[in-house]
Amino acid sequence: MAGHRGLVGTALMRRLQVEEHENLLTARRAELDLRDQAAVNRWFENNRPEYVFLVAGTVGGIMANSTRPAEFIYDNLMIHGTVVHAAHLYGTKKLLYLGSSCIYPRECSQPMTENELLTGPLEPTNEAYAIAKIAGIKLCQAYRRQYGNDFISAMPTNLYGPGDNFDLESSHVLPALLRKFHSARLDGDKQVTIWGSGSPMREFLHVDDLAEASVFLMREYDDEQHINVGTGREVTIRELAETVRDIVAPDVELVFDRTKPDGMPRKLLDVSRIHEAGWHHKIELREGIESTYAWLCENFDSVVGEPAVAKAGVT
Ligand code: GFB
Repeated sequence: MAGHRGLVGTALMRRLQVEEHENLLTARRAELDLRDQAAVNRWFENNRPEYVFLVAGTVGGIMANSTRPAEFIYDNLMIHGTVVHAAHLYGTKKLLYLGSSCIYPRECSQPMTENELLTGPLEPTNEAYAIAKIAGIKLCQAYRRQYGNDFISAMPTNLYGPGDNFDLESSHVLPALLRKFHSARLDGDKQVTIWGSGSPMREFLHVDDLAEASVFLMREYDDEQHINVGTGREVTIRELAETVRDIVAPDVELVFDRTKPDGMPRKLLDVSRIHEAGWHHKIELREGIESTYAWLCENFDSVVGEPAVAKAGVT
């Protein structure tokens, strides 16, 4: 597995360990820089993985994407390229690459079907990341077409769950809200600031559902076209903030900071294809927020003590 220490990677490790798979291969960042083709080739030559989950990358929320576009495009382009190429060279039987719902155009019709890829301009706040993610899809398709490699791509919607990045500058919205409301509860604050207008709509998938979907797709899916993975349900950021507030600190008031970007107005995946294939999410949003909050409470000191760069770096 490439990326076993990130939000998705840790969930996949939990999921794969349930089946007691032997020979689960991982490499720590200190041991293997996934941006280095020669090092990645050596690792593949020595370990010869049969199945590869390519879930590594530099990730972050709207602010990290807007302020660090060079890291987001370079790290991700390189990681996708080196791992896909090495998987081809060293006889990997199957590779699953995970992209992101930000690959679709900003003005996309909603819900977004797989066919909307490359039909219009991207959302500027995450264009660099999205271009790298689109390149990952095209890499898998190109190696399939030219060499017959069984490389598949899945596009998950916004993810959340235990082990997320809770750093307020670089995180996604859900972990940021959990941390902000939890801090308000601890400190007795009366208000929490929400970025933007509160009107953008987002879809959220618990990372354990994504892990289940990844294993399902590795077993069942072998199409050239990428496939969406989500719940097919959306909420406004205001509704999301109210739900988190009700769970964590019911008396706190929401304040909207409109100097911060809203990003994409709506981002809802059409999940018809994966439903037809036989997979459906299990964890509903409120239940997922509650369990993630319980995890945060247990791990609060270690989570908030970690430097942002470690959680948002290359996994
Ligand atoms: O989760 P988020 O950072 O990413 O923000 P995107 C979602 C929405 O929540 C935006 C608002 O409208 C934010 O302005 N928001 C409100 C906040 N309060 C906060 C807060 O405290 N922190 C954060 N982070 N947001 C990312 C892309 O876009 O989604 C990536 O940048 C990737 O490329 C990822 O695709 C899944 O959904 O806007």
